[in-house]
Order: sequence, then C-alpha cells, then structure tokens
Amino acid sequence: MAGIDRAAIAFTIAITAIGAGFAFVGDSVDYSPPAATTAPKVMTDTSEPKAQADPFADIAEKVKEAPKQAMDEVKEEVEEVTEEVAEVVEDLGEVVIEETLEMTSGPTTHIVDIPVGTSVPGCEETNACYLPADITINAGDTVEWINIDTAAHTVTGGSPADGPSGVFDSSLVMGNAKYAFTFEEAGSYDYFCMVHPWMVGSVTVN
Ligand SMILES: [Cu+2]
Repeated sequence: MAGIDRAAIAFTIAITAIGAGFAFVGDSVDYSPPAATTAPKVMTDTSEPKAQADPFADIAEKVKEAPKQAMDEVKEEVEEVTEEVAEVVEDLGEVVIEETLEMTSGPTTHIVDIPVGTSVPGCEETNACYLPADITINAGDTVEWINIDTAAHTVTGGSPADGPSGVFDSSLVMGNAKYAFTFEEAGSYDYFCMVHPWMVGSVTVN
C-alpha cells in the first residue's frame, strides 16, 4: 500500500515535473526510496518556478506601467499648462481687441465734471475747477461737461485774460445740467467760466 502511495505520489510529481518541463522524472519513478526524499524537493522545485514567475510578471507589469504612469503625469501637466496658456492667450486677445476697437472705433464722448464748491475761489489751487481740468481727445470726439454743483457755471472757449474765443460757449449751465461740444479740428482749446474767472480748463484735440 505504502509502495503504491509512494508510486502514486511519485507519478503525480512526475506529471507535475513534466508539466513544468523538468527532466528528473526517471529518478523519482525508478527508485522508490529516493523518490520519497526527492518528492519534497520536486514539490519545492516545481513550485519555485511558479513562485518566481509571478514576481517577474509583477515586475514586468510594473516596468510596463511605470512609463505609462510617467507619461500620464507628463500628459496631465502638459494639458494643465496648455489650458493656462490658452487662458493667457484668450485674455491677451481680449485686451488687443479692446485696444484695437478703442483705436479704430468712432468718436467717443469724454465727461468733465464741474465740481461742487467751485463758485468760491480755491479749486484753482489744485487745478480742480473742472475735473479733469485738462484732457486730450481725438478730433471728432465730444466733451460733455456735467455741472454737479448747485451754482450755475459756464464753459466758455478762451481765457479770463483774453476773453471768449468764440469757438464754443455754453452760456449758463444750471446745477445738475450739462453742456456738450464736439471738437472737429485738432488744436489746443483753453476755456473758462465767465461767472467765476478762477475756473479754467483746456481741451487738447489730436
Ligand atoms: Cu463757474
């Protein structure tokens, strides 16, 4: 019985060994006593290649996956940078479009305030009797003066010393009223308030 068992074990081992491609099948079959001693050896021998094959396979997979992961990371970074660049380009494009429109667009209107309290001297000390007191515009542009004061003022071309130039004159602009003038010709235009001669300003037309 023991002999058959051994033979059976040996046979099984032999089959396993053949399956694994080992050549010592004859030894385990021909000699029963050594077969008993070789049996555990064969067991370990046959299991070892399997045990070795798995780690190698894992390593191989890892080696295969490593560049993949690295590439994925690089791809992600490239995508992020590309998105950022696209945003910057978009922003720059908008700025260029805005500036181009500003340069190529038609006449615009510029606002000048006539501030509160200008009916008494003092604003001339900071050149703030019209705000802004000096502006530069393009030919064809319009300047609109808004009197946010309660007192009436004028916007009169010329200067207090030389008097009205006759180019433009608002006559009295009441509180909260406004006056607009379109400058068609390039030049430098001084103006003042006929009621309060300390109030002076200028429009430079390019
Ligand atoms: Cu005035």
